[in-house]
Amino acid sequence: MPYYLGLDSSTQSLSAMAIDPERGRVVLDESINFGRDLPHYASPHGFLANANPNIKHSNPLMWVEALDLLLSRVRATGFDLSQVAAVSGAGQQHGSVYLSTPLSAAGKFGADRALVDSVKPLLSRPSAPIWMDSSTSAACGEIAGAVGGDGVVTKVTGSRTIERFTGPQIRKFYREEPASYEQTREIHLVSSFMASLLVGTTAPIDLGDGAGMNLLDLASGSFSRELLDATAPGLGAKLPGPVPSTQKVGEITGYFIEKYGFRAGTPVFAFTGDNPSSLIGMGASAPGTAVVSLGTSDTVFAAMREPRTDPQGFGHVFGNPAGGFMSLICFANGSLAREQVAKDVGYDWDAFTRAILETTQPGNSGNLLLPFFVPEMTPKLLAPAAKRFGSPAFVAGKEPAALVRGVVEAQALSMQYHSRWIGETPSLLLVTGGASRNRGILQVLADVFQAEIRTLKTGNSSALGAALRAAQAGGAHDWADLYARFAAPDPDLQVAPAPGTERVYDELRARFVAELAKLG
Ligand code: XUL
Repeated sequence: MPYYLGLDSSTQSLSAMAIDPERGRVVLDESINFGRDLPHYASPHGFLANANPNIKHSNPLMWVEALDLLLSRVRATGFDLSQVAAVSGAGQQHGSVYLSTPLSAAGKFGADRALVDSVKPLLSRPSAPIWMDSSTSAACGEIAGAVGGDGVVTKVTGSRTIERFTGPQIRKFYREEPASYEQTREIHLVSSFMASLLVGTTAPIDLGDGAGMNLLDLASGSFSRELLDATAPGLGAKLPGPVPSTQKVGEITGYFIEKYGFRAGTPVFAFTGDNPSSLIGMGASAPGTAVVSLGTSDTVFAAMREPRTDPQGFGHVFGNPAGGFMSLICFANGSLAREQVAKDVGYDWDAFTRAILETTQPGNSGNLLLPFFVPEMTPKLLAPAAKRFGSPAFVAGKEPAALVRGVVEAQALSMQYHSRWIGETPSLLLVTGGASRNRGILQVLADVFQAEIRTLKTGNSSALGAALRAAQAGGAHDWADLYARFAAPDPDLQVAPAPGTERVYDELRARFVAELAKLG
């Protein structure tokens, strides 16, 4: 004791993880799965159905209700929330929440009713566009055009205009629903929204997550006047922050003290994006270690020695919560693509792993799959393109084990190919996320990247990162000490490249890249 609490509001779940730094132990790990636990939001994968595959929104009230449900579960386990000395958190990046009443003017949340009932009347937009949305190409073009092109946007913000980023999402809202935009007084990222709920007032956006908006001037650490103006009128006044990720944003509000037993005065530190938070949770906030995160999205990221941008325009620069910057490349076809193939061939995860490790060989006997089951951002594909090349049986979808290896190999090839701009060939990769427990996937990553693979014991590095940030900011623990206690590699799950695989994947990569080029 004391404990430090991290919350992680991701696409499909809300998690709470608490650590005891003195004893080096995770003392709480609870999760709410939106699809399973809150079925009345009709969001089995965390987002609402839409006839247009490019539109992906969530109901922000689902996240609010999940917070109440999560904390009541935590209480029911007997965990004593009054022992929590500080809180921080993380959220899926880029998603935005629109309020007609700023949280700073909303008054106290009454403990006599559910949080969701207090928050509902504050919304100016019933749904929140999330990172999977790719419907804002027109807005991207308009913003880039207004400031002198994507080269300028990249130079200022570290990314070209990107469909899922918050600025283009805000512009689309302003263009399509000008009256509702006008009514909107405050716009939050998922991270700052969740932090605001905890402190019962407006919590600012942090520099880590704020860099994913196409609005932040990385050099000055403030929102760019030109980009604000190019995005929507009056936008600067609606955005709280940005602040450094280590900033205290308030103290836990009375609602949570009365209902769940938090201690009055518990500080809350800025919430950040899930990827910046994972950088901390993996103990990778100093340059030199690349991380692969296998989640709803797959991401590759690393702390940066110096800000550097992707000439192909897919990669991004975000703020490193420990200071400085991080690179990131995001792939929309992560776990949903793996799950789609498993479902199509009728395999559970054991059979999925055996298909890779026992039934098939590196290179998949020349069979190649393009793994784009949903629109993709890296490379940019606004329509799905799951194509198969190779033997007639494979192309006809009749080789289940090869289809499994096909999706995993193609994902690894795409990650490796699209992360070359970071400029360092990693000889060691840290792997996190739900699928990081799967030895088959790890072996393919080792072979394709020709790198040693290490994993951590916890699959949820974003929630762990949030708890570590609370401990660093709230308890004066230093990073090195926290990393040694919580981010040590799991000795039972390390994988090395298999001999002879380098040449196999050089060939397959060349074919993969050639097929990508044909997609245009
Ligand atoms: C990163 C991205 C995703 C989300 C997933 O740019 O869009 O990784 O953060 O939660």
